[in-house]
Amino acid sequence: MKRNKTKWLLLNPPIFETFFKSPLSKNISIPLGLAYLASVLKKNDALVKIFDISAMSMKTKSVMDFIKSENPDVIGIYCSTPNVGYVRALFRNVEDRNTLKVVGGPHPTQLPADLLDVADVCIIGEGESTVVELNKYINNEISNLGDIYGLCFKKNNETCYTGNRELIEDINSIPFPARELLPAEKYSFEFPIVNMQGKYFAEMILSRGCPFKCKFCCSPRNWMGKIRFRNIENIISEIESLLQNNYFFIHFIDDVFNLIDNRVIELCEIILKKRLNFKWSCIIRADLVKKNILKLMKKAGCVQVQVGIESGEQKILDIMGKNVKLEEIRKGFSLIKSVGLQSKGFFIIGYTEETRESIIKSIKFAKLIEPTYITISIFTPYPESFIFKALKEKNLLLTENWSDYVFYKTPVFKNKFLSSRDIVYFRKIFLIKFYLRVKIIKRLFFIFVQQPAKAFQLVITYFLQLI
Ligand code: B12
Ligand code: SF4
Repeated sequence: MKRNKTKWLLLNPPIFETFFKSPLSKNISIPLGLAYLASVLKKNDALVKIFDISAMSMKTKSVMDFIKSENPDVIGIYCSTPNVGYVRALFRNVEDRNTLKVVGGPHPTQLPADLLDVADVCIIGEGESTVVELNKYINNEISNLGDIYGLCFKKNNETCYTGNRELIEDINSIPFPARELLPAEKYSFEFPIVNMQGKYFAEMILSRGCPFKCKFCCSPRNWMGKIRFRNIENIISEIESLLQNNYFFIHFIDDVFNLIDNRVIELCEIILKKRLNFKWSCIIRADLVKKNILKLMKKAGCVQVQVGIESGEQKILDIMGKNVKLEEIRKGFSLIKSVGLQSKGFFIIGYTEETRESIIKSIKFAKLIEPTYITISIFTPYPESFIFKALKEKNLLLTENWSDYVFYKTPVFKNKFLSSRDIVYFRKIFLIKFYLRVKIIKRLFFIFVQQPAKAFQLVITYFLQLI
């Protein structure tokens, strides 16, 4: 029997650990991948809802009640590595055998068969074209799952993998994410000190992929090592639609926003020419910054740049395959500061060759380059990254319980020179040494005078990183 409108329910699992879970933390991100999928599905005549369990802080019982009341044909859930336990438990609880259980996102992309004990289908990599074909399969327009590229599923107890799906060549052809299905008022960004004027925060992506090959990162494998760009008109049109819908702050989540100078220049010039009034932040590489471009970015509304610094020890950066010199990072930060942009620096602690001495160097380096904020992650080798495979081969992984694969808890592998306790301890010391300084306290005081609530929020955020 042909069914015209398939009912899809897309779920964003809750974020699990202290830093994000606390009601005091204001870092609530948008499930952009799901919003893209919803958009293409809607365009293909499916009925779609997104339920952001994370943003809505829903308990499992309420989620199950919601699923029952919706009675969808398909449940699709996003899954990063630490979400595996939640996804497994949720799918086990879905009683209706007619509901197709689909999982996608970074974890199934790396380990497609991992969730096939509970999921009917795992979608590998970029999902837009695959879900459209899956929708056709459900509507009997495609007769075999095996004819759809980019899937993994079980047939007669055998795991079937349908082969790689080509990436979408022209990403301008993908409709804008269906943000109207998300609870806009729930999303927020904790760091930039801007007055949101009661308006919304959005995340947006202007390119997919990254040409670099850092050994700890999943991005190159997730996007098959290729990078594709949206054209500037397409980007501006999405920004305009956001502004019309009461958004004021946009965080561009591209892996490397400042990869191509001319694109950044063109984007900023059009923002200025069209007088698009909004504030934004982005993720950049310090070695690629240019003063004139930073100035232009600031003029066009940029308030904060985020940079993966990773380590203050050159040897560690080299082992990571980060392809950057400490001196380039130092120069980059000095330019960022000179134009008056806020910065957030990401450090990784406990990498394979990390020692007490290299941590001390990282602390000194952080104080030298002085990002406005820092985040320190305990090194976590995500499945199938270069470093994960290397550690697994050497039998150095301490656990493959994916729930532990969050970088605020405790190391999941055996470091050559430091115990897990040392790494957890040094992470705290790093944060204390950076934040408990007169100049930071003065800055907080200055913020307190202008925006007491914001200063309180920042103190809480620093504090949450310590527990
Ligand atoms: C924004 C972001 C976040 C946000 C929000 C994530 C979210 N729910 O969307 C926040 C800040 C909360 C976050 C947190 C974490 N993140 Co993060 N994050 C990203 C980032 C920078 C962009 C994600 C994005 O929107 N991409 C753009 C969209 C279009 O792509 P997408 O989300 O992958 O979705 C596509 C496909 O995956 C697929 N798909 C996705 N979901 C589904 C679901 C179904 C049903 C189907 C069919 C298909 C499908 O189709 C989508 C469209 O093509 C990526 C890096 C990257 N470049 O992707 C890292 C990344 C996903 N994060 C990563 C990590 C490690 C984490 C944390 C575990 C970190 C931690 N704290 O320990 C947490 C886990 C959060 C959680 N869900 O529990 C890793 C994932 C590694 C892994 N194996 O899981 C990545 C790849 C970064 C990296 N380079 O290593 N993250
Ligand atoms: S860490 Fe950043 S620069 Fe390195 S591969 Fe990942 S996304 Fe690219």
